[in-house]
Amino acid sequence: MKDRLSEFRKILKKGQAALITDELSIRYLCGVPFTDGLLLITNERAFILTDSRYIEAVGKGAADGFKTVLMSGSQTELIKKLLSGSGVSSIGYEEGSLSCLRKRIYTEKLSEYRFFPLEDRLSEMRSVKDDTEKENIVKAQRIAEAAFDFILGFITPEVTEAEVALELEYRMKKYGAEGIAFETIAVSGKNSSMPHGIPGRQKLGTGFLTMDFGAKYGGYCSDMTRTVCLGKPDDEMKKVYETVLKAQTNALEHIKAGMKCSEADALARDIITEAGYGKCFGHSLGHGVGLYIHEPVNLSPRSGSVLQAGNIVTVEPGIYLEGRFGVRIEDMVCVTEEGCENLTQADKSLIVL
Ligand SMILES: [Mn+2]
Repeated sequence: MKDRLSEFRKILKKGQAALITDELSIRYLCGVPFTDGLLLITNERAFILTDSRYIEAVGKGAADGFKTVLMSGSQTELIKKLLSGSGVSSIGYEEGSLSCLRKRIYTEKLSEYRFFPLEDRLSEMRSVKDDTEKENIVKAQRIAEAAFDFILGFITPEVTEAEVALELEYRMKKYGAEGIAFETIAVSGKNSSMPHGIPGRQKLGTGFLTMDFGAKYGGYCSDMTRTVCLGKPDDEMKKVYETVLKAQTNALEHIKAGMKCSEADALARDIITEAGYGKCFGHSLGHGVGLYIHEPVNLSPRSGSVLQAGNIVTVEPGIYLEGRFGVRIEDMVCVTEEGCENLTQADKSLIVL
């Protein structure tokens, strides 16, 4: 594992410290999951502040360079004590996740320090996955695929969307997931035109069924979507499915490091637009996946970011015809210098049940 603490410290100037408060940023930097606490990092020292519930686990599992400190009494007084004599005059905070309330408490109680928002160094670091992170994501993906294999034998016109979603979640946990990566989506028939519709209690009947789901393993998420058809698809349904698949295949064949995220999006979007469905693909082509299900980088037409080797992103074009039906196909890939490695193994030819 690369030394994340040293890498992170590159953004700290002389006299600066960082207060890391986001749960998953904390986990990423110090290596231990816990819910209450924070990291205080200076150029010379790094502290994990946590309470008695986590102190033992944190003490045993913390990455090199961190000192664990028991948090009891006033948190801000403890921060002052730890920083006294350190020469620190300003403290960086995570602008995207620190609540207004906590920011106010910190600035009032630690008024001798200047507070500034940290550069988005952590997101950028986190967007490039190391081998351990990739292994966890692949493991989570294999678990989701095993659940998908099972669900194909479970689906009938008589079961409901909610039952499909529940069974997928049960199977993922049974096959080794520590949790689900996000609320499972199972939308059928007319509901399938809503990309993130909520599974309902009505029976599936015939038509498309889109399932978007992911498992969590070692703290890391997976994300996949498959659309299957109950009963025979008509010509337009076939055309829409083939267009989405062609768009996705083109993106998978050409995505590589150095490419702008907006260019990656266009690889799929242009094909959908040429087929006459440009207005029916409202969301971005994909997003980064890691400790969070959605994290940078964003494969959007408006993104100025450039893909780097080690980014793990989804490639998930869709076409949604309001009030009629929708299709989305989603794989996860790891970007490389030469192209991308598809981490998803589930079949993508149209499955008719
Ligand atoms: Mn996704």
